[in-house]
Amino acid sequence: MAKKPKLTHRQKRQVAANRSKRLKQRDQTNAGPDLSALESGRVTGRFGKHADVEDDNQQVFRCHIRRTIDSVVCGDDVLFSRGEDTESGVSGVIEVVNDRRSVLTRPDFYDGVKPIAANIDQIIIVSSVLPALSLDIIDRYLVACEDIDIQPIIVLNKVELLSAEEWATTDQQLAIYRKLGYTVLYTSCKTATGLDDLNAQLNDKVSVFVGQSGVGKSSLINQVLPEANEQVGDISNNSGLGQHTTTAAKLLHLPAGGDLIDSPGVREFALWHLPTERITWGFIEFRDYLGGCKFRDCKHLNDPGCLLREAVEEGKISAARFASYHKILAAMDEQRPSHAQPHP
Ligand SMILES: Nc1nc2c(ncn2[C@@H]2O[C@H](COP(=O)(O)OP(=O)(O)OP(=O)(O)O)[C@@H](O)[C@H]2O)c(=O)[nH]1
Ligand SMILES: [Mg+2]
Ligand SMILES: [Zn+2]
Repeated sequence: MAKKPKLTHRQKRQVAANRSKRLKQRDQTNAGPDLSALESGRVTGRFGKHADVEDDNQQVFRCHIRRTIDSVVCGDDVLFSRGEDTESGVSGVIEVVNDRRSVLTRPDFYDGVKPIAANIDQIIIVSSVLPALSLDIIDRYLVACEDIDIQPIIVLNKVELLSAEEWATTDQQLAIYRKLGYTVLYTSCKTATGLDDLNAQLNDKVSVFVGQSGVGKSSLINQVLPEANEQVGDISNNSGLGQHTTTAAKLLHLPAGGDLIDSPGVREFALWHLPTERITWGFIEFRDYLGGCKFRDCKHLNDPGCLLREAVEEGKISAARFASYHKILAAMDEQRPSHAQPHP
């Protein structure tokens, strides 16, 4: 192979100049956006690759999301750059997501831990008697609320469907939560029962509505905010379950102050992303007893000297909640995908 001629001085100088030009360009791109040129806004909707951002004048811009950003959800405070309207209706780019003061997350089998809503003040856990009341899912949401220290409000919707007998049993089941200090509301979108009470709880707060599909989250939002015009879907006759009508979270403003976030219903609310100790802590009535069991690594099952079990036997802790706790722990290992390592 013929030896290649060495570069002349002039050629070397040109290569060096090219290189320094390229480095300079790279530094400029790495420097990130010029923050002073950005506007602040709030995320009011999230759709696939885009998000709706509302500026300080309540004008909404559909934005792309800068690739370096981890996640963008309803309620996020962001900095965005305005662009020209494009054919697809996208007219801006979210450049920065400001630190969140709170965030509700849920683990997804495929995507890992996903945020649902940010900068929230309270979580409205909606349940109903159609689909059937699931105390399990309420307990799971309560653990999630306690984990992030955000106030939950439990709402039982569609109460007009309850017979007097069913009413008595349900009221007893939910009395446990009232006794623990949680606010429990009974509502009906058909008879307007409890809507004033719900309204009163929403004033001046950022509230996210969560719960199974079909319990009536969007219907309740339409009741307290008729302009919301959220889509509502029937319960399937076959399965008795909701049909996942709301597919993307949306943030809406209350005229008197406060915001509502409607969120897509879930089938299950898993907690496998939390360490066992957080689950235990999430059952607030357990806290007084924690650390007092005979064995430090007490599993609070059949271990001798377990204070929690004793408290259940003495009627100080509800047997239903204790069973629910163990059900959550048992399900954690089953529901955690093999690619997600258990928490230390
Ligand atoms: N009987 C009765 N039906 C209700 C009540 N509230 C809502 N529904 C009905 O319940 C069904 C589901 O309501 P949605 O508001 O779509 O439920 P959702 O929780 O938003 O469901 P997803 O968006 O799928 O998560 C609809 O057929 C509503 O009309 C109520 O108080 N009583
Ligand atoms: Mg809905
Ligand atoms: Zn114990």
